[in-house]
Amino acid sequence: MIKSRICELTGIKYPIFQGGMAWVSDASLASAVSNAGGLGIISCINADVETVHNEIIKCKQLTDKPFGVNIMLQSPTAAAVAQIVVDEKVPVVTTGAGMPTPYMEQWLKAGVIVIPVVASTAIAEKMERMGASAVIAEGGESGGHIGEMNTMALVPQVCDAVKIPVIAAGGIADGRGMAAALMLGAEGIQCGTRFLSATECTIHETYKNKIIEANDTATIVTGKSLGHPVRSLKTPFSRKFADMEKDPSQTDQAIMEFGSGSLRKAVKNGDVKMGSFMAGQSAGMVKKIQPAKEIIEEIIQETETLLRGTDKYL
Ligand code: TUI
Repeated sequence: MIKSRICELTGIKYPIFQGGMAWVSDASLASAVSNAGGLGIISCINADVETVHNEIIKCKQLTDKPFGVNIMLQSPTAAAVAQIVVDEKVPVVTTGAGMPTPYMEQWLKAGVIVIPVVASTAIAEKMERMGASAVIAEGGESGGHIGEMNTMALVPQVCDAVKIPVIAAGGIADGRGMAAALMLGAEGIQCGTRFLSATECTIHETYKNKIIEANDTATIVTGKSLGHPVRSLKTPFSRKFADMEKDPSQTDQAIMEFGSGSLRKAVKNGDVKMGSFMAGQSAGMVKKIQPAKEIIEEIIQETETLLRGTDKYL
């Protein structure tokens, strides 16, 4: 049985978090992950604040286990969701794409467990000083908005930099990734891409199929020139976006307008031309649609087998 400080801290059975994916992570997916013993996480990026609030209420009806809400700090709804989390007594908050400084005091006062996503040791140290209970060290293998460092180098350095537990994210989709993350010093993992194929994940069928068909080189990073790199599947949309970034006659504003609403088009409509199918480099390891419980149990089983077999190297 794999146990760590993350289980004690959050009250979950297995130290596996489901990433808070914009437009994707709703009550259906989060409750399925939480019911299976992991930590399901609802994303704050959705149509509007009311939708997020409703997803939180729905999640409470679908599970009596702990769950979390992810707050993307650049979202215009971040402040409103920060308050809803307190009002609804959501047990865990994860944050992404910035510093949660303005909300820390209100969350800590309310007893919310705060676990920020960090992409460097400096930010991890700051988060520890601010009262974070753990950090998620996310490498650039991840889908969506990413930092500069990769998981293999980032995780051990963050583990050395802080005393609070570290959860590894980025490129982890099976027991091999989880066992490796534990060896790097992490006490848990967060998976996003693997859960895109969960039965309970409500994204468009086309999105799921594209993940299942993806191989190791199926993703591309765009948005570097705009200061916010994003990893997604190679599609007509993402290739055009990359071309526009290289074209000196294009303004940043024109590029941003081209990208606006593209994630929603992928998630809701399965729009293969104009959709942004955010996914991590682990997409090539995702082979089938299966219930969240099966995904979690498979990862745990594989990890245990691998950890038991480590003497073969000694
Ligand atoms: O936030 C993410 N991944 C995301 S957010 C997102 S929403 C979106 N929608 C449309 C277009 C673009 C984005 C999709 N994917 N991951 C967590 C994460 N946080 N990755 C990197 C960081 C991060 C970076 C810098 C955390 C803290 C940080 O602080 C440094 C600073 O200077 O603010």
